[in-house]
Amino acid sequence: MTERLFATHTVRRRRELDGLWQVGVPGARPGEPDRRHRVLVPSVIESVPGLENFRGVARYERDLDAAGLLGAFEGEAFLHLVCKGVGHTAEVYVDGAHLAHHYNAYTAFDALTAHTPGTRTVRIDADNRFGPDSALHRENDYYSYGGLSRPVIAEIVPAAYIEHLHLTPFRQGGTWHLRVRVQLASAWARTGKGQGMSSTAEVTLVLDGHEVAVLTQADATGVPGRYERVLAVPGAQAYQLDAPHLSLMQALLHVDGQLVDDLIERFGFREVRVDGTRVLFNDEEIRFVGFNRHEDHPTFGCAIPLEAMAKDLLLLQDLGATSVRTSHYPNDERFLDLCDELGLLVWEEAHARGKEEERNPLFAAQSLAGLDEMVTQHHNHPAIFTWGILNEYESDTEYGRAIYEQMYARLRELDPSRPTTSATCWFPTDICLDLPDIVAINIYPLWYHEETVAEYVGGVLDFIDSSPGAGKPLIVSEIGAGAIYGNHDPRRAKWSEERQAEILTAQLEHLFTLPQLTGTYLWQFADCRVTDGWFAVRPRTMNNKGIVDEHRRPKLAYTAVRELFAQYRAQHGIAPTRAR
Ligand code: ADA
Repeated sequence: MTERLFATHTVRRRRELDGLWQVGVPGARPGEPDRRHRVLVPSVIESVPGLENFRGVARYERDLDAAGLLGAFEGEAFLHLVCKGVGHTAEVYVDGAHLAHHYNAYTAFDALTAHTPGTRTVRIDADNRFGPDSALHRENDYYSYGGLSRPVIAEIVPAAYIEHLHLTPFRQGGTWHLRVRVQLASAWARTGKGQGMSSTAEVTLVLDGHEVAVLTQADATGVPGRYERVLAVPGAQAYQLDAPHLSLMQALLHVDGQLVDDLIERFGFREVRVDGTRVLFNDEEIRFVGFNRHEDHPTFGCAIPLEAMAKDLLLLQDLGATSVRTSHYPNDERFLDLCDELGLLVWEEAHARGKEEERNPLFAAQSLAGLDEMVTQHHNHPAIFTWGILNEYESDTEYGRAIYEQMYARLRELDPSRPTTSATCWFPTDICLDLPDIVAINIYPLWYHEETVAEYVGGVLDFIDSSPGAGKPLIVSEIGAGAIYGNHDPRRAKWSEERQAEILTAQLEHLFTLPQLTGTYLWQFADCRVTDGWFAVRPRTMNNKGIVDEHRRPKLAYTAVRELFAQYRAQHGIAPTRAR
């Protein structure tokens, strides 16, 4: 198993904690002892027979041979655990000591403790219960799974180590430049053993095998442990969507002249910006067709293995999609890595979907924390062309607007290099269209609305034209209709495959006549599981608007959509990703 599609370190000692863990879940009835299972990590707890509907705390445990991990490492060592995703609230313990608490299944977090020789016991409690402590994971039109659903890694880090490395390419005077930001962390400070960082810390930067700079105290910023420098990179090979060239930057940390740590990040020399109603990728206007995709699979839940991710991408390419929206949360980095390699544009979205039944006072803080983590962790992916936030949240009330304002302000502070967006369905009541760089609309004519596609879309576009969203790029972030796989019906009733194909055809035929559209995402790629609360409007407690069902079996609409996507691409000169 691999946590990324490229090596992220050649110096730091680390090991993925994949394989079987001991998992304990409470007995079925009060007073019954815990049930024990041996469970592969990563996976979801719902994949264990009998636990398909589990909501509770699953206690994951395993031993770790710390001496083996340490190897020949010299100097003061710390054990660093990195969890790429735990559903949805995690408590991390090593040898019984509580080290970390984290909320949100879709972003990574870490835990740190002093290294001690011998065998260590790692325990991670994964809690997927809904309740007042959880504003984002709740009853929803997708499923919140439990467990260690993304990889877990154990590392040895020195007292000062590299926390992250952000690479932001831009062109100036016809030459590619790179803003390099290195964030160092102090294990002493984090574990309460002491303060600060050695002032002799230096970071050597190696771009595609060539040393390009050494960052020293002279590059220190006001932020503790942060170095920053802009490098000119004449002759850099650009990352183009039809030739997605990737570059590797290794940061090597020296303290007192000794090489102690490293981090490798992969990125592409490309720029994204908005120019009036157009989105430019390396100064060329982009247009795309694609799908919303949930991380969901009947066998794997949200813990989709690499092979199954790759299969989804093969299907997306077969359909002629050139973009994907990670509705409604940040995705597994391996999926993003694959998109980078394919030149498949990504709208990556911070976790949140829809209005709340009752406003949870934790909503803003939990959304903001997830946004911070997403942007910090996924900054370097060249395929991500926009950050999305707050799908269909309260952009029609002053209460909601205050949250949108806070989130947009934070997003622009964290990453001014990408345009921003939010998908809205509040027409004509949205009062937030001045905030995003790109206006995005979720529309379901002929499914939820009776009017013709032209009438319904016309009304929405009139509203946008009369709002502060006028003059901005426009994306249809969702359009679709439902069908239950195998349900054929001469009446062409709703939920039949025939009706879905008919509606999608009418929707796309109309949308593709609109010159102002930057892109269209169909809702959705595959049928996905929803929570029980949605049973009344979601037959099978599944969102059945997939173009393939949950097993990835194509519905009738598949061929029609593929054909329409091909026509659109031909009309706009967009190469299909699979031909690149
Ligand atoms: C919304 C929402 C999706 C899904 C969809 C639907 O627009 O953003 O998550 O719920 O509608 O199927 O109705």
